[in-house]
Amino acid sequence: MPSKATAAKPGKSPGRPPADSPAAIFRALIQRHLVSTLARHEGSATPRDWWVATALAVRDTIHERMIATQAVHNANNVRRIYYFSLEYLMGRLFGNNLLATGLMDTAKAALASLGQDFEKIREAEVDMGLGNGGLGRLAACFLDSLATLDYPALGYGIYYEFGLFRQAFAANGQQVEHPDNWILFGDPWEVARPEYTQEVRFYGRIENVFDDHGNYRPRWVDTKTILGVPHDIPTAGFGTGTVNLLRLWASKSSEDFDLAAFNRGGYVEAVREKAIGETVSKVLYPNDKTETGKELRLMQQYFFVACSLRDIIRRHFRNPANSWKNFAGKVAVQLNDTHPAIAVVELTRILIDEHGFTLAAAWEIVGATFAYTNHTLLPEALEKWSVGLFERVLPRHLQLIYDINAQLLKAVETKWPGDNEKKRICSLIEENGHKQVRMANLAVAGSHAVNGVAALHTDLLKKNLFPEFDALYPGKFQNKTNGITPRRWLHKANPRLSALITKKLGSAAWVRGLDQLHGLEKSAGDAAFQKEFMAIKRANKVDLAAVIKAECGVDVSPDALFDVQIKRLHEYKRQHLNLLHILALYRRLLQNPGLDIVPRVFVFGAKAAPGYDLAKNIIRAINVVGAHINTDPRIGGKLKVVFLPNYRVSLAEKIIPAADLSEQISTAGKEASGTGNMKLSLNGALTIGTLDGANVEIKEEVGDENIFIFGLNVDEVAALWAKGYKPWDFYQADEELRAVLDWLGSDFFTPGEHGAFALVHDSLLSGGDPYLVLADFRRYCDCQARVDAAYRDKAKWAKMAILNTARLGKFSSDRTIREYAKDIWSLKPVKV
Ligand code: 26Q
Repeated sequence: MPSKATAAKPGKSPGRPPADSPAAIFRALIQRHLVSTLARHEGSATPRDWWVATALAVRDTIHERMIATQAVHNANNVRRIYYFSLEYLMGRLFGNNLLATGLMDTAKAALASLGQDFEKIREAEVDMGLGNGGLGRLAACFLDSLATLDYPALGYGIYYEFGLFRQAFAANGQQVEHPDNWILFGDPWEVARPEYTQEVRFYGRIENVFDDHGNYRPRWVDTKTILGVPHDIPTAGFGTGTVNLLRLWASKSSEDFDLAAFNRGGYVEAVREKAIGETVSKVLYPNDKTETGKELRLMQQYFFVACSLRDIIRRHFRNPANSWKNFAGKVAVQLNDTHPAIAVVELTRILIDEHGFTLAAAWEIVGATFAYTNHTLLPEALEKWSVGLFERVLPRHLQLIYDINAQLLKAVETKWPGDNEKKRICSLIEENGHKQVRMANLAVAGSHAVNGVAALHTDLLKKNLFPEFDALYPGKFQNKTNGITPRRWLHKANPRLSALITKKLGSAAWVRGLDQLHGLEKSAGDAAFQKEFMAIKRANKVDLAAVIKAECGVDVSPDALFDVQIKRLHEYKRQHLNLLHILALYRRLLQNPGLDIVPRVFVFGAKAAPGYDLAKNIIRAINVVGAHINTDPRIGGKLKVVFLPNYRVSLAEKIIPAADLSEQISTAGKEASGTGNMKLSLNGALTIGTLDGANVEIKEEVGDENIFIFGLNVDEVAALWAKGYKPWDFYQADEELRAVLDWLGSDFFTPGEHGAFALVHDSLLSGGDPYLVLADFRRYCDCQARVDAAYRDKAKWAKMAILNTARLGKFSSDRTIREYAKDIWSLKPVKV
């Protein structure tokens, strides 16, 4: 324990806690880290210094638990799940770790006694934004549930030096991207583990060698080597001793790189070449659909997979009781989409080339080890790599892919003799024009289970994307509807509502058992409870209004309906449908200033991939139209439109508790699941949405009368395309739609600049409107009118909102993880 000598001067600290209280001990710990670790005098410490010192104080507890957890897991040689993901959107870890360890109140008291503002300190933490969107955040929620439910688990990924770009808006409303140098000043949560550094080889060529028995024993030679250095981030379970690890690999140049360069050019050249090794983990690709053919992306995928598998194998064989025989019995690997699917080939290669297995024997172990989660049906998002690129970067892996493919096509021949069409479809190699490796087919073939992420998505996966594989491997495909962690998305993000729920249910056990929220249902009609519930919503809206004022300079009223659309910017998510509705309301108000509508604040948050011009054009249009509406005195402040810059996890935590209405308006069949829909509904926002992804299941849970569903369903979408969709028909037939589209296409909002929004405008008309925005416009507006009417009835709205919270228990990621553990991983919890 730190000595009294490090304590602050008496008199300086208000309300100093009794000397042996937890708060006093924690306070001394903070002070010790400030001095010993940060070399900082209290008087000159910045909020960031206080944040680091407090984080290190919490970390002391977390490290003790982590060591204990790993000791128990190792001693019992437990089966573990290894989650392979190119993305982890962890956000901030401070509040989460304080709540997980039960140190939140202690830390608050300690910091208060040091005269520090807790909120200011927590804001000093930069989000760990090592992901694009839903898939990356799902990985983070899963880590939380795995630890909370005491499952032995390890997340593997890449230690990107630059996470997802920081977003700003130029004066003309256009998105501009800035690098996210999150690690610049260091990260108190991480521990580097250089002793577990791995080597990874790329490039080179294959020497065809035969052993004494005439067996083909190819040698992969003339390779370039880079190093992977693991950085561990502890992931602490809530209210339990389990602390698992997120192990992220940073790439470094290896010695042999330097040597060659030294011999050729000398010192400076050698150092310059060293940089190449470090590029591999430099930056997260900011696309949430395939970026075609980028060599560096393929290198990232192989780099982290190769490091992770070697690490798993090293740990497995550390225990003398283990062998290859029980490898798949101890190791379960989940592939988060196809991004890490090359792992299937890498393990095959290790088994054959380094341990003398036959392909058939290796493939048994591989199939028993891996499982694959699909997150998208969009054909343009299915990963394919050109055979030429593969051959250059990973020549031995390409050979093995052909060997695996021969086996696969044999199985197809057995199932459908003589059917070449089936072989063409199932093949790992696509052969039209230039040859490409199909990573999804590889992942399906190499896994014992393939899952979709919502019931509808899994149906479509089986029916539309993989019908042949579903027939070839009966039972392999299954559904695991996504979930979200209630710790971050309710308990931490919405402390007011969390406290009310705990008071009402008489215990905080719901935080680890979200189904208990059903207990709120009986109070949904209770006027006093409604009042408390809606007072909390209003307080959260007051808080968000302050954020909006600070970020956008716009005044918004907490009495208006907060209508929220927060997610990546994509045509299929249809932020432009929302915009057309805003334009329609604005126009109606201009034509009839006395029109009685519920005042609304439209809140957007979204990043567009830097190369996705149409998405960026939609952002600009919302910004420009918004600025116009926000400053038009004629509409009496009835409409406000704000686009909060730099949408990220920590910002989501501020928006979600304040939302009244949740926009989930994707074209039916396009959103695999969605998880923002769950977060918003859990926090008492009502959903306006299509029958897409998990919206379908949210509707089943909350009941038809507590959700606003509109638009074409999957079958109607298919029928419309089959019949031939002509956006012009809808344009001609709907006077208001025509007016708002013409308006958007004019230079009304950008005087002197013609065609500012031509990309959006034209995509909807001459571009054929690929996401059926015009087809759904009228029914969307009608549905929004039903929302308007419902909001006027305060008691009715409150009841609907409460029932959303009360009935969302299914969407806890605890439920999702238990299903994976039972149906896919055969994994049992281990108490520490
Ligand atoms: C692939 C190759 C090259 C570069 C980038 C990518 C790439 C990166 C990220 C492709 C896709 C992604 C992310 C996809 C994603 O977030 N999908 C979402 O996953 C959620 C969790 O299952 C679902 O809820 C969403 O519906 C789905 O869109």
